[in-house]
Amino acid sequence: MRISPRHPRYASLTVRAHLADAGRAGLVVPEGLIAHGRGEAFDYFLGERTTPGARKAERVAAEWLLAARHAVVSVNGNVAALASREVARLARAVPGLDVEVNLFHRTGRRVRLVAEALRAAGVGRVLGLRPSATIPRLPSDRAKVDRDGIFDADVCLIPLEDGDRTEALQALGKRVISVDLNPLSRTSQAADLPVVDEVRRALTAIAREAERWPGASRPPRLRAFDRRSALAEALATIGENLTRSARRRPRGRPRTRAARRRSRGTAGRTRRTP
Ligand code: PTJ
Repeated sequence: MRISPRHPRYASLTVRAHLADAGRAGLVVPEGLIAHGRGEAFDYFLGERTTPGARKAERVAAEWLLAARHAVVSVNGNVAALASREVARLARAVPGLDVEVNLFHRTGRRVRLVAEALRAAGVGRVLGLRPSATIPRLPSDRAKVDRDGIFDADVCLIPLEDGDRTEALQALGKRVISVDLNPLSRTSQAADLPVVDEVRRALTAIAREAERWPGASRPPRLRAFDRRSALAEALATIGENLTRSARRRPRGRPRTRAARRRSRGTAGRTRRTP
């Protein structure tokens, strides 16, 4: 189906069509399409743009990746379909950043498809094809990792994840940076540095921040990050946007007499009969 560029939701429809194609090709699982719908809803509430709070989180995320002893970005089907190019840019911007395939719905074919998408986008080395270590106490295929990748990392960037793995990685002493549009998700709630933003916008912003660091210089340590205020700020933005929308009158709809009286502050007063 051809989507008209004049459609008011052209950008969103194009992404959906692209993900649906990736679903038919086997790169994205049906559950990934559901996850995308949830993400879209939160993006809508957030105003479909990077909030000032997310911008700050992205700046600190870039610093953490640069300051890490060994940083790894974990890539699943949705991330590969949506943001392989952004992952490649990030890998160029952060020296030593490893890129590892990690799937919840893991099959050999899907691992190969994710790796192919990443390589086609310019990622030189892809880990996770033959897992050599297991994350303890994680009862899913997400526990299968590369000994020289996620298992060794001290900082893990995990876009579109689940809360279980965030906690399991933290139990191994790793710092976790999440990218998730839902500030209420278990991942966002558990992450050391939750980035509440759309994955392509977030990875682009983190890469851009990392590119600002000149030459071989890097931050000396992982700067403290106030995760609670970051999440509170995202929720406040959603609240403000919803309140503003609720106050806005639907276009062309005349206001009722009761609404007019409410806005004049005379609601509830008895009307004098003429
Ligand atoms: O490819 P696989 O097999 O590893 O499976 C990937 C999915 C996404 C199906 C799997 O990780 C999953 O089930 O994820 P969840 O638990 O649904 O969590 C995904 C989270 O990402 C949700 O909180 C969504 O709100 C959020 N999300 C979805 N799309 C985006 C997003 N966040 C940022 N950008 C998006 N484009």
